Amino acid sequence: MADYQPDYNVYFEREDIDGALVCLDTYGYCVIRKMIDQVMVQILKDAIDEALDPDRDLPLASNRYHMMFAEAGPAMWRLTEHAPYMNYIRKVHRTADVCLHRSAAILRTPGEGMGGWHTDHRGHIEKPKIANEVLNRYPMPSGSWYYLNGSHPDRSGISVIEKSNRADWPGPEGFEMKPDRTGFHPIGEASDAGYNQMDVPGCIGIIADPGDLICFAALTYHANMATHERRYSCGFGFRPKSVRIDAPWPLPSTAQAMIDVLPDHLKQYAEGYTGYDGSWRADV
Ligand SMILES: O=C(O)CCC(=O)C(=O)O
Repeated sequence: MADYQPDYNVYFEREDIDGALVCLDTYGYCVIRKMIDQVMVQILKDAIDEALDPDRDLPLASNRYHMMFAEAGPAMWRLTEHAPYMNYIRKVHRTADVCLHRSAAILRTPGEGMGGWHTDHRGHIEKPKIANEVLNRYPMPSGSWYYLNGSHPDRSGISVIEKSNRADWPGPEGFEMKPDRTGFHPIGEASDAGYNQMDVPGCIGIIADPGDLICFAALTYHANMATHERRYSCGFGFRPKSVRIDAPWPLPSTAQAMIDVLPDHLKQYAEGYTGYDGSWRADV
């Protein structure tokens, strides 16, 4: 048994979404087994290669992100026609009336070290300054990700801190939270970068297979583990349409281009989609 493993169950079949959601709520994360098959895994990996490294020139020990991956082609949209996956989406949001919120793909190459511990959501932000703060203000699971190589502390993938999803989580023992709670550092060792080691109380290095869906809650602290292979991941986030977002940026042309070619039966998921403008900054 590898280190950093829980002594409780976090693995659920895709027929037991209710059980998975109890785990997500209790521990801040869960793994839903075999959500997609290996054909779909390969389709998504190929789409990530095409979107992020078409010339195969991504150097070792580096990464590329696509922050609007649903706009990059039809691959992710196939998930909206995948009944077990959409059943999870409907259950986690407690409604079938959902729209695309945001999407991303990340490609990493061998030699990259572990990322810094962070949370994507910090409660409601009254005056967001960047696009991530606009889109991550809502308490929806920020992570519903396919780690398409699987996830394992010895290879690559994602780690989380159990129970860090709780609003009253004090932070790991021996560490001090940053004032804005974006991360933490060992007591007395303040630094701008997030702490990036596994030796944090409560650290779980998630073990999952390709095709499993790894979910973590809005507040859950997480960090990518050191990468020892070409590593593919992608996530497709929805939100209830009742959560209306008046984006402070105009709908980007890439978002409009995606909407224009969506088949009619999928256009419902674009109602309320804001796109993502990474260059947007609030006026100060
Ligand atoms: O697994 C990764 O590459 C990083 C994921 C992450 O940190 C995030 O989604 O905020």
